[in-house]
Amino acid sequence: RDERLCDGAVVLRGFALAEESALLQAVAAITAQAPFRHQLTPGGLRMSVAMTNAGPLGWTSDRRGYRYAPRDPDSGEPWPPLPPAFMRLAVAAAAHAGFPGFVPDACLLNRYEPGTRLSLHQDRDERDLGLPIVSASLGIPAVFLFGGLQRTDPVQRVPLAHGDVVVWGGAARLRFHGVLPLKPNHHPALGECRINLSFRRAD
Ligand code: MD5
Ligand code: FE
Repeated sequence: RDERLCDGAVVLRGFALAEESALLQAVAAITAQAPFRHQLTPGGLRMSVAMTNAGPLGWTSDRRGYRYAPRDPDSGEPWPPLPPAFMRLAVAAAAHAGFPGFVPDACLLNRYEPGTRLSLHQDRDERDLGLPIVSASLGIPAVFLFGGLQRTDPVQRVPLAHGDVVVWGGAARLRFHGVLPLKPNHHPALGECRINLSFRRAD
């Protein structure tokens, strides 16, 4: 079931399905408290991906830049806690991929609708870039773009479906990556929507 993309990156097909109902229930509870919202980039553009967070820290973006913050800027309240099913999934996937002891302190939830894309970027706002990011895909499928260490390097296209988990660590951690615009589709549990959970150690 493990598909190695490169040194440090492994796709675990269907790994999240064991916790499917608990994960979906937890997403509903988190988004009731901290709804999905479209943030602004530092350049003032509205992101097409809608985001929210769970855990002690949450990733935010506005005209002042990108940062991890302990409170939801929309409500002034702390982000909802990491649900036990989120923690179990992230810890188990990381350990399976060779990162025992990984404990996330942030989960970024990304919501994509048909037409939504995520431009090529690197994730480098976390304190220790030696720690992995665990990502879980739910809902309609997407094509993930997995590039190299330079923006102009060639990209692999990796299809990701409901329940797939990817662990991005080691040499993969700083690769450029993105998501192609989603095609119109329907998922029985989530409707016309993909939700990606990315588990991070921010601090
Ligand atoms: C997504 N989200 O599908 C992805 C999943 C983000 C983001 O990219 O920043 O919100 S996380 C994919 C990821 C993380 C870290 C490194 C690499 C991929 N990589 O080396 O390709 O919504
Ligand atoms: Fe990213």
